[in-house]
Amino acid sequence: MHRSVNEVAYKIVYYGPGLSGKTTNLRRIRDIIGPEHRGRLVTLCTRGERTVFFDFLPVNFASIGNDRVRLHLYSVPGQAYYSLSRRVILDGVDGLVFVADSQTERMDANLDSIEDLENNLESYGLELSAIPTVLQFNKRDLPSIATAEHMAMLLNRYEWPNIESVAIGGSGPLETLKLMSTIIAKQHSGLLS
Ligand SMILES: Nc1nc2c(ncn2[C@@H]2O[C@H](COP(=O)(O)OP(=O)(O)OP(=O)(O)O)[C@@H](O)[C@H]2O)c(=O)[nH]1
Ligand SMILES: [Mg+2]
Repeated sequence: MHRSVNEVAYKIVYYGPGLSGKTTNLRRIRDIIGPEHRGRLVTLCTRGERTVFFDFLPVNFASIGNDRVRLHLYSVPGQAYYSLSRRVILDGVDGLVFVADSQTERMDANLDSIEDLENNLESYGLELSAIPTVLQFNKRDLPSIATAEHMAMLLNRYEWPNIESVAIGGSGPLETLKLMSTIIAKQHSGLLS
């Protein structure tokens, strides 16, 4: 959490394997939320469509007590060899959205990514169980996908809320962000009381 006078920003990191749809989530949120309620989507360094460092989207979220609360959304690069970028982006994380790819052939990649997430958090002395997380099953529009039950069994480590999503054009990204906002709002209200 980053605080200046009457402003608080929570850092939400979208994590997950390569091509699971993290950048697409941020783009979709940018398109749905009016420009008066968000900043610009900053995409730092891409190679083709692939994220190399991160994407960033600031969203004005609520006033709680005297504070204007913002969410700073970041997406990491999923490809294996950008491990250092992922670690750097996790510094100071307040909440996680794990964007899992629903295609059956990507289940190992989803599992590897959770393990990588745990290792990277460990380098900051953080435990995955202690960080508010929403688990998104993305790409529900594709053929050959695993059932939500099966995915929950494989990936849902700590009774995270999970949600199905079609980040390109369908529902999911906004609902996911709303779930995360609710969690952050509770946490922030708890800090004030
Ligand atoms: N069919 C389908 N395609 C999707 C969906 N979400 C994302 N995609 C597509 O999947 C591809 C990868 O999406 P990105 O958002 O760039 O994936 P990413 O997770 O940011 O990938 P990295 O930056 O490499 O980690 C793009 O071609 C998207 O259009 C979805 O729900 N359904
Ligand atoms: Mg990306």
